[in-house]
Amino acid sequence: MVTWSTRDLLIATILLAAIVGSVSGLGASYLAHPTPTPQTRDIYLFAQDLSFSAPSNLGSDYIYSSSQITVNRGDTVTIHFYNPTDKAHSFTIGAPYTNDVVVAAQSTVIQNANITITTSQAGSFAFHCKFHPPQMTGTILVNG
Ligand SMILES: [Cu+2]
Repeated sequence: MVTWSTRDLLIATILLAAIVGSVSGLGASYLAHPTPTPQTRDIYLFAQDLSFSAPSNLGSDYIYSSSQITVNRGDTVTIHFYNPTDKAHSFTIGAPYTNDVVVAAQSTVIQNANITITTSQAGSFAFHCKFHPPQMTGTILVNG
């Protein structure tokens, strides 16, 4: 049989108060956390040549300059995609931000394209170059 002394009850009460207090405190700070004001963001993304001859099981030696782009839901994000390499690359992403934009290889000038998306849905969304799987990939992380 468990018997509770006054001291045990006092400790249990204090612990319970601390737990309830911290949970309600978390709730209050969560509620007080302001929703970020939607921003217009310019992101610069480059195709990069790693300048080695990729082994056949790797497919290529190209990557994106950023593997993660972090934004907030509601932002208008323009990705300025530049290709200073000698191969074409794409910025390809599925729903809900569907895009499939190819930027040609560098000729006399560096080719580029702008991709603008409005981030209406929070989550993690992978993008990739359709010419250079599997390692030419990245993620747009939409907080919200
Ligand atoms: Cu590529």
